Amino acid sequence: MIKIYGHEVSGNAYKVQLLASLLGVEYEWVRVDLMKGEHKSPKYLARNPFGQIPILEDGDVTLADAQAILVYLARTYGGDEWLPTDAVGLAQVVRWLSIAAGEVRQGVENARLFHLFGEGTKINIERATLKSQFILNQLNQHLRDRLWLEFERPTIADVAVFPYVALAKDGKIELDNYPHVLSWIERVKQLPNFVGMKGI
Ligand SMILES: N[C@@H](CCC(=O)N[C@@H](CS)C(=O)NCC(=O)O)C(=O)O
Repeated sequence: MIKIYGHEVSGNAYKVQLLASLLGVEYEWVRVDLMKGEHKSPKYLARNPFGQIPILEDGDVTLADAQAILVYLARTYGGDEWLPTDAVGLAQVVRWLSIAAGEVRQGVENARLFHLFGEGTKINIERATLKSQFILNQLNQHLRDRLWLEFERPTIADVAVFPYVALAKDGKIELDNYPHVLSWIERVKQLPNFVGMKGI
């Protein structure tokens, strides 16, 4: 059975769990105790030298990085539905994976990290707040006349971007000014087999 290494506060680990659940793929959850530094232990570093969660193990395959894992799960267990194969469609989805690891992380993800874990994170909260406003405005505009980030169906673009946007409140970012983002969050929550995490 697939193993997902994660921790319950991690939105990056959660997005992997979310896709596994949406695809109906069974998995074993391996809790990595971040607070005790288990992700920096030699045993864990042998699996992921970056010392980060999540990682996924599926037979002989070990993969790090939430976005990479979403690609693997979608392609292996989801056919083309969650990740198209044509050049344009694939590029459109990958753009959002990049945005999840870029603008979303620099914005709402970092604002949450700062407000949950404080000064020690060395995060510049003014910058994270400005970046949050930027990406939320962009998302709100983009979703004005769309149900999903791309195409007429959910893809891993939605799964990658969803967690930290839905957790924005943890970073003291209110979503009231972004009504199209709020409707999209509700749509994601209505998907069959949706699972949440604390704060969502
Ligand atoms: N690019 C990676 C980033 C993963 C990441 O930042 N994980 C955090 C938890 S959400 C972590 O393990 N932090 C501990 C550390 O970096 O020391 C991904 O998307 O999976």
